[in-house]
Formats: sequence, structure tokens, C-alpha cells
Amino acid sequence: MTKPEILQIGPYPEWDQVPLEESFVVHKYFEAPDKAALLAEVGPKIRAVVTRGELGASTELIAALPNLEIICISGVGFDAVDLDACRARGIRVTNTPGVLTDDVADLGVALALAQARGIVGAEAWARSGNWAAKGFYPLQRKVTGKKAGVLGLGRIGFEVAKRLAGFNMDIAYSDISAKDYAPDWEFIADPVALAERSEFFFVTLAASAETRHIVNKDVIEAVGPDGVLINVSRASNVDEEALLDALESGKLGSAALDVFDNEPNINPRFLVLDNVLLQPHQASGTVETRKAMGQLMRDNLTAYFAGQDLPTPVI
Ligand code: 8YV
Repeated sequence: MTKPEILQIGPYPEWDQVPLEESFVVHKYFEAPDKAALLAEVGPKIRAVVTRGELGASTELIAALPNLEIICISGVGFDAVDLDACRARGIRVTNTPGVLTDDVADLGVALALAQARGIVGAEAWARSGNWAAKGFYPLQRKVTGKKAGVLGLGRIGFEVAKRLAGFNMDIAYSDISAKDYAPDWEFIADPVALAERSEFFFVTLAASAETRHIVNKDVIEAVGPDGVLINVSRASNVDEEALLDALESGKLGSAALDVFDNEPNINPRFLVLDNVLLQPHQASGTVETRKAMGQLMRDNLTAYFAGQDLPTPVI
């Protein structure tokens, strides 16, 4: 049987690359020096695209693949895939929900703890000799028992809130509607009202055109000069210019961010701020989880070409 031809948008670890190449003819878009030339040459042969959450597949790319049948994402987010273009052509899309939830929630909580307790700065204090020369590190802020707001109580937000409950936090959340699986936590529909009562404000909602900049200047300033804003979702959910302004002016106490506009090229304004903790989009970045994500992505791809039901379809 001839192997189907597929287009790979970004690099994968060996544990995905090897099995992909066993079953498919893989064209590596990310390695092509001239992407237009690659598309002109192989575009009509491509039946599937494999990609990652943050890379997705653009409208232009989808248009350049006239025989595309399926896009399989290694990642839960599908905001970087033009779903309307896919729907219009009957192209299936799959993602990898569930398998990364714990890791993303773990990192979100770790970032909150790190910011509140000044873990990064304190480490530098100990390592640099400041402890011996100047004494104890400046006192930081308590976590246990504080008020937390979770914007988006989907799979990841729910796991964040469960972890925060272990810190006896007073938890509220915002979502499209109140969730019957969260009877112990207060539902506050308005993100500004949620932010006003939050000392720790977690952004965990799936991104879409509708949620763009849902965390706007008003929400950011409502978190306030003593508050911490943590984003482990997508940069587009937060107005990054407003966030930078608030961090610079002190209208927001601090932030911890795993995602950025124009990532991996972080706005240089972040780099000189000492009230923001920067992470290189690594919330799902453990060996265990990346293996599970890769497996689920390949399970979807394999199921499609075997004519079976897709394990985790988006559309
Ligand atoms: C990336 C993500 O997919 O799940 C998502 O939507 O953004 C991440 O998990 C991951 O970094 C692999 O590229």
C-alpha cells in the first residue's frame, strides 16, 4: 500500500518522528528553505497536516493544499487553525485534550507560588552571596487561604482550581455559564468583577476570536497592585500592551506568563521588568505528557486513514 503524503508544520521529538515516517511520506514544512516552492511541488499530494497547538495551520496554507483531508494537532488549542476554512471544505481537525491537563494546571500553580514567594529572586539571592552579605531575602506574600479567580473553568481551569483548594484558597471562577461540577466555587460572570476579588488571577480559557483580549486593561487593573496574573492559556486572551503598561506602572502587582504575542520573540519590554516571570510556552512540556500528546495525535491520524472514528475530533 502506498503511504499517504503528509505535511509536518514543526519539529517533533524522535518518539513521534520515527513512527510518523514509518507510516507516511512526511514533508517537513519547517525545514523547507523556500516554503512556496515546497507547496508548489507537493501541495496537491498532501492529504494530512500534522502540527502543534501554537503553530496550527493558516488560511493560506490550507488554501495551498487542495486535497487536504485532515489536520491533526499535537496540542489542545485549535485557535491557530482556520476552522471555518476547514468546515467549508470538509477537512477534519483533531487535537489532544485531556492528556496535558495536569501538566498545564501544575505549571499554573507553580508559577503562582513562584511569584508570591519570590522563588526565582530568592534563588539568585542565595546563589549570589547576598544572603551572607546582606541577610535574609525581603519578605514575600502568603499563598494559603488567599482569594483566587479562575477565568475559564474547562478541563485545565478545573484542575487549577482543585489544586488551589488544596491551599485552602477562596475560589471563584468565570465562564460562559455556571458549572454544575463546581458547586463549591463562586460563579462570577463578569471578568472585571472576578478580577476585583482575586489576589491570584488565572487565565485558563480556550482561545478563540471571541475571547481575544478578554483580559483587557480593566480586568488587569482590577487584579490590582497587590495581585498576581497567571496566563497558561494563549497570549491572545490578554491585551499584552495593557499588561505591559500595568506591570510598568505598578497598577498590576506581578504576572507569570507561559505565552506571548509573537512568541518565541518576546516583547523586549518584558525583559527589563522584575515583576514578571517568563516561561517559554512549556506548560505541557514534560516527557510523559509530550509522549501522550504525540501518541494521541498519531492515533487520530491512523484512525482517519483506517476509516475508523477519530478518537478526539474538533470537527
Ligand atoms: C503546544 C499548546 O502544543 O496544547 C496546546 O495548545 O499550545 C501546547 O501544548 C506544545 O507546546 C507543543 O507544541
